Amino acid sequence: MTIVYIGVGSNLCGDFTSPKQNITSAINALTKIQSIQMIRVSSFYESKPIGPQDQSDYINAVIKLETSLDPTDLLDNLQTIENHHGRERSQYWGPRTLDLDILLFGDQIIHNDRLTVPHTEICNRAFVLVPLSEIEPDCIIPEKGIVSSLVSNLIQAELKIL
Ligand code: A4P
Ligand code: MG
Repeated sequence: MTIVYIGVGSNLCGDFTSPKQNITSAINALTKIQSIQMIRVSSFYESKPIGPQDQSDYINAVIKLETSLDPTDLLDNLQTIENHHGRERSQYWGPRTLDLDILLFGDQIIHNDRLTVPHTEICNRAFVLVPLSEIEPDCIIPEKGIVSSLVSNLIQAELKIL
């Protein structure tokens, strides 16, 4: 079993009435997978988009779970859930109904054609580090350090806790 942290984001409604509902629904979908045990979910946070600015504000959260899946099988499961929530991939860093990124997979460092773990942007993004620090301040990001210190190095970004 491996401890995994997933970053969740949404700034489009899709079939649901709000990005927040997309995230809640994705969390429910994850809990239904037998080989995944949900451990903790952070608060939901609202922030301005990073990347193209002509899109709505995002809701983000971080999930801690335990799984017997290998990284690629977990990614397959996450992409299936994204697709069930109407995920379309048209613009890089563009608007989305649901984004599920593997932030950390145990202490593994992965570089292959489908996965880069730890997620490349993990240390630059308040909407990832703040919720991660909320649920696991002592969490270690391989080759980077302890989350609680990394979060204090962040340039103050506007992040509203919901
Ligand atoms: N992939 C590689 N590594 C990973 C990983 N660790 N976890 C590959 C998940 N997938 C990973 O992803 C493209 C490919 O990345 C996948 O097929 C997978 O094999 P995608 O989700 O289809 O495309 P994307 O979302 O445009 O790329 P990415 O890298 O997930 O975008 P980001 O970095 O998540 O940025 N602003 C705010 N405030 N909040 C946000 O959540 N998100 C983005 C998207 C931009 N601005 C934002 C937010
Ligand atoms: Mg993604």
